Amino acid sequence: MKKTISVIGAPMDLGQGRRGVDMGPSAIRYANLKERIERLGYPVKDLGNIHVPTAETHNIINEKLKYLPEVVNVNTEIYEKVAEVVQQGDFPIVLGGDHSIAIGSIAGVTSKISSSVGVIWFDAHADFNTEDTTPSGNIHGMPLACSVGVGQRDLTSIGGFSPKLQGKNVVIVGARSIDPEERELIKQNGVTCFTMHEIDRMGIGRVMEEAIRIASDGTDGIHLSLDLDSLDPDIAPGVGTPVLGGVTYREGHLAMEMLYQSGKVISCDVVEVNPILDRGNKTALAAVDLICSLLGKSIL
Ligand code: 5AB
Ligand code: MN
Ligand code: MN
Ligand code: MN
Repeated sequence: MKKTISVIGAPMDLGQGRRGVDMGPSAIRYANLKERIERLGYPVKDLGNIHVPTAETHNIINEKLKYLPEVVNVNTEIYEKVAEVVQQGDFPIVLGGDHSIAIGSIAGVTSKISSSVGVIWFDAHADFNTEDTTPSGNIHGMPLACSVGVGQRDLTSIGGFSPKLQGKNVVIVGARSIDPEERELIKQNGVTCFTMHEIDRMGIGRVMEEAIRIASDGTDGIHLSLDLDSLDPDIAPGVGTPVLGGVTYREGHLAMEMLYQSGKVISCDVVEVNPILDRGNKTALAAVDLICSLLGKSIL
């Protein structure tokens, strides 16, 4: 019997500056997420959405950590939901929303695992800023740092423990826009980063072999955090912070297929889909295609 897949919507838009990413969970569901996963033979439970307050009803108090109290509250709820799903032995898929939701989902996944979890962070960005290095004050640029215990205390201690991850088991794949001080933090914390340069030179196959090896070395499983802006904007135009020169459709699929074949992936986030900026729900459809490959869909 295949694992039950539990879908959790996190319509978060407080971690970044553009409207529309709160509709990500609807767009991904509308792209037939449930039916397509069921077709692969998995039981699917849709647990609905986490409540996210409306930006217009709240004020920004700290320009370096925009909507901090609201982001903390939402992530605490995500943490609780994801921890419950993992506790039941199910596989959580958390639908963003902006990438700040990964703080809660990684907290939930790691809380119930006896030793440790590795992370593969598929993204055009490194998401390794803190309130001291951020150029924007947007918390969606900070979740990976928070998860290795670097950053503002309320964010790093979601779930009551920190750090969630060890830098040596964290791998960023697809990066092509990293802020100068972020680069230093990545190095200091022993995080591996395969940028587009390494993907071009080594090929996505070798990059993923390495990424899977590093993320699973001494851990009990791998969490995949999939930011759709990792893909090239031609195939995923509906994202808030597009960056030219991204992962191609086939490279994305090979990466997901290899993650499936590794048998190590225990949970994932699918974030930053913004239907207002999209064309014909293209980005949400690409997201569902990738999730299907991650769950074992093969061509033959
Ligand atoms: B995303 C930037 N580094 O911190 C910042 O989309 C962009 O979750 C962050 O990867 C992008 O504001 C966050 C300039
Ligand atoms: Mn409120
Ligand atoms: Mn991101
Ligand atoms: Mn990104």
